[in-house]
Amino acid sequence: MVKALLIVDVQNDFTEGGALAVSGGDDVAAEITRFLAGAAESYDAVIASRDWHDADNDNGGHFSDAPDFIDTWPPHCVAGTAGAEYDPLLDTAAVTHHVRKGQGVPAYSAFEGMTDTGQRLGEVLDDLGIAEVDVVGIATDHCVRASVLDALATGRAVRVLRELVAGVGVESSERALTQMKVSGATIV
Ligand code: VGL
Ligand code: ZN
Repeated sequence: MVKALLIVDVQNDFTEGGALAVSGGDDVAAEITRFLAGAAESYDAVIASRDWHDADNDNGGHFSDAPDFIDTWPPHCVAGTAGAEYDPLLDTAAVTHHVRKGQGVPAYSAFEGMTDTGQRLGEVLDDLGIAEVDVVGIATDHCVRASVLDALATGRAVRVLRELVAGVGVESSERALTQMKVSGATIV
């Protein structure tokens, strides 16, 4: 089977010290690096996404001065800033495709993003014939969830590597894992 690893939004603003820090983010970044050291070779593609918002607008109501942390958020991952960079604990050497999303709009799913060469993630997977996707990263209850549901919707077998994800809320992350499972993902 042709397999891909999707690393969702392991960026400075989503890890400890970031504008929208998710607790356990640093650990997840370091653990993904350890995982890649042994497992990168077993994937036909290693795709990493980044939230990549505009500085000069609220990105379709995604940014707010009074965020609810459900639909609105403090400004984060502004294109070109340190907060939008991959967390340095994540070793990106094995990444074959970089995807950016959220320019001027809320975009939780990596499938809404494009590669540096202007391809949509779905096209990349189709072109490579990828039938299985393992998903890791941040945040379990937002971008991981949306990316997993989209990967399932495009007919792929999806596994969520539970030890390699971190979420904004404990309960919302549990609910998200249940929803992903009910929708057909395997949680490992
Ligand atoms: C995300 C909140 C806002 C995520 C992105 O990557 O899960 N969460 N923007
Ligand atoms: Zn965002």
